[in-house]
Amino acid sequence: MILEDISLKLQAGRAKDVKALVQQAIDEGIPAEQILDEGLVAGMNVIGEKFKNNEVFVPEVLVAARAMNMGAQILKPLLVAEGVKASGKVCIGTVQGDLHDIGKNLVKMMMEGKGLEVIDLGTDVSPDTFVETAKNEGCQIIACSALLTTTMGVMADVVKAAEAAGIRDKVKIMIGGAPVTDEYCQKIGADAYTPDAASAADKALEFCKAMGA
Ligand code: B1M
Repeated sequence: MILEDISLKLQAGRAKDVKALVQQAIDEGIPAEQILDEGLVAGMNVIGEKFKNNEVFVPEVLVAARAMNMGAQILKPLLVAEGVKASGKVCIGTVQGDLHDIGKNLVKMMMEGKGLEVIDLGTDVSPDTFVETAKNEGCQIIACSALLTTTMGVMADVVKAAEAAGIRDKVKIMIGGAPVTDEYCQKIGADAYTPDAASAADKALEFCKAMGA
């Protein structure tokens, strides 16, 4: 079945094959949403689970994500035409003072794999930038990544900035990165800590659904 082939080629990181198979599936008349859900997202979900269980590692995730992006690019105009709505909007960034972005990029990719629209603010992102973006773009979620013990404190400032801007009840603040813990999340009053990219994407989707996005 062609959708399973798409999933398998995506898991193997074969971007060109994925692209060709997605085009073939479109030509065969399979709806774009079905190609996305049962081909691309299904494959990315397998990779996400394997990554969580240490069965595959960063390089495999990155090539799979690249294959996913190539396939999704072909589907994008059709999905818009068919009226498929993104299931929620997230702004993500690595916090001010911190330039590590590999983990953040993985979280972004996994979230996109779940059908969420993700605004990538990059690295060294100030609390005000997170909050202004969430406010202006109508994001349900602010997602902050930090890899340094010296920068994770900025996450507390993001929570405070959201309170000061009057949007704390409209936005969920998710945090993660190697030095971050669930205990820290509770201490600063953020909404969720997740240890890896796959569980961050699961949690973000859960929040968006609960918020009726
Ligand atoms: Co830096 N670095 N680094 N570094 N670096 C660490 C983090 C460090 C632990 C190395 C060490 O000393 N053992 C250490 C931090 C010590 C500490 O604070 N406790 C460190 C240091 C000290 C520094 C510098 C200060 C070094 C210096 O200049 N003296 C400097 C700081 C620069 C800055 O940011 N201002 C620095 C610089 C760099 C490089 C530029 C060379 C490079 C970054 C390149 C890049 O990102 N583009 C780098 C790297 C690569 C690392 C290590 C080796 C690897 C980090 C990484 O990408 N891991 C790292 C040592 C290590 O971790 N073993 C280290 C892979 C990635 C997939 O994991 O980002 O943890 P991670 O993401 C995971 C989860 O954490 C989670 O999901 C991801 C995948 O499952 N996750 C989230 C991440 N964000 C999330 C958000 C979520 C949910 C989950 O919700 C929103």
